[in-house]
Amino acid sequence: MRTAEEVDRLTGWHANWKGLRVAVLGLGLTGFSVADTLAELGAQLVVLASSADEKTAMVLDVIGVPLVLDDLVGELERFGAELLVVSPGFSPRHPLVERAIALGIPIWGDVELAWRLRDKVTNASGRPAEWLAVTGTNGKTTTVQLTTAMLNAGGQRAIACGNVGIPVLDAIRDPTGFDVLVVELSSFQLHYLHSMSAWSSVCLNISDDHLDWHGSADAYAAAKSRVYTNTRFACLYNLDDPATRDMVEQAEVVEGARAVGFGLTIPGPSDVGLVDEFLVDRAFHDERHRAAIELSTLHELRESGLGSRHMVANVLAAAGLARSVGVAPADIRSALREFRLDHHRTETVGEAGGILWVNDSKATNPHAAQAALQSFESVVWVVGGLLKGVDVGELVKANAPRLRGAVLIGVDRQPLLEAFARHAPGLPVFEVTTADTEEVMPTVVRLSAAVARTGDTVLLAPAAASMDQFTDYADRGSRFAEAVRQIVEGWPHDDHLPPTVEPR
Ligand code: UMA
Repeated sequence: MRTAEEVDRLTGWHANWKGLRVAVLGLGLTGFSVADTLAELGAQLVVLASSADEKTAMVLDVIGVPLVLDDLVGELERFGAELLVVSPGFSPRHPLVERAIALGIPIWGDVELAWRLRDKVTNASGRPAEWLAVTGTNGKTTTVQLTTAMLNAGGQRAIACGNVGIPVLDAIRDPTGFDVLVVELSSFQLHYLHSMSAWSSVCLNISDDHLDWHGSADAYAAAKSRVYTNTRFACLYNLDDPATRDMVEQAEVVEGARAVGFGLTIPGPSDVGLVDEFLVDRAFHDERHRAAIELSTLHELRESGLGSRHMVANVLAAAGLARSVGVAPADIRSALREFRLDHHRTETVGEAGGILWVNDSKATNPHAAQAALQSFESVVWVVGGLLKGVDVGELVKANAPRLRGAVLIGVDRQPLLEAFARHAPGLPVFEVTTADTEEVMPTVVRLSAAVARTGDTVLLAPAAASMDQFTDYADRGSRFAEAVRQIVEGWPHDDHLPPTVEPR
């Protein structure tokens, strides 16, 4: 039996992983990538999962890794695990994780394992890829995609991985190797990450989210701040979000690492920012005390659909990360010209009778919903789902003046009803009560169409997770877009269907 200290010393693809007894918790994308990697390294494995997709379970069987679906806690002890690798969905208060803590078993996330194994493949310079680490409550995925596009435009081989959907272990095992991994890290992944030492790192912004998983706002913020720990070159923080600067100030970084601000104001000598219409770098060049280098313009960003305030902030953060690994301003500019946002992010999905229909299903928390809401003047707001223990009162209060009406979906409607009654009395508020997933979005669209007027935007920005009624946020957004396409498009404006539910 290896001790926790011996396990902690295991770093490098060629370290002695053979025979290490590892329990892998969860069999989603993460769990499979962990089991597959450690099987290749000769570890003794068991995968513990409360459910498993049939195809994944079959492949696991083919690679010779046992799967246990019952009495997971008992199995952890019977198996005699020397290490537990946890999928990000499992909170530290899950009984199995609590048991492992009590038994003194080291607990890693998949990203911790990937960091330790990152030397499997080296690039043309004979080195493992550098890591750029990105977290924040909102904008992470867009920022890693922007950064990756900038690096690729500059001729570096880069990949966006992590929470964005490609497990980091898959990226480090890619046989061709990368110059840079642009790693999106959720607060869950950061909680189980201990030894990463990124080249540069950023926390884009922070506001309450995932409080049910972390247990408190402080625990959530503590997890997010880990992104900066051991950073070697630059810690980027948001000039408009002082909490991110505080995190950098308190972070233990490698000697010589710099703090670099980004924001929508004139930049100081160690910042990336805006001078009138121009996005400029005053951080990553020798003349920064006297001059700024132009990276792009607001006009160009608007042309690429990146013109809203929060998007410009994401672009500046991405440009800072890219500059920190030497990407030239001209390459950043050309990447921005080519870039287009993913679906479900303030995506226009219909326009009829002077009413715009916008899908921002990716707004899974109040902060993201706020960013979307403030982009429009008069809004019929489609909101609700799983609120994850987060308070929505402030969001409703702040946006009441711009609302034409609200349509509530999802299981957690009660706190929303109370918030609207309190902060927006008199506003037409509709509740979608159907439990039939097929019916949710058609009902939403009919109700919204009944209340919207010319010049309004019907905005799906739920401020909540989707899993109560949909597979994920993409499913929720696609169903909304499809209902808009079927029901709204082609309607004359004054030919609305009557609402099927009376406003409350
Ligand atoms: N499971 C349980 N009980 C639990 C938690 C999970 O039984 O308490 C099960 C799940 O049903 C699943 C398996 O365990 O069968 C593993 O699930 P997982 O939730 O850990 O997810 P993965 O498939 O491994 O995907 C994870 C990330 N998911 C989460 O963090 C919840 C993916 O982020 C990520 O893309 C993937 O790893 C690759 O790194 C998704 C996400 O929703 C997009 N992230 C959250 C967000 O962005 O807000 C944090």
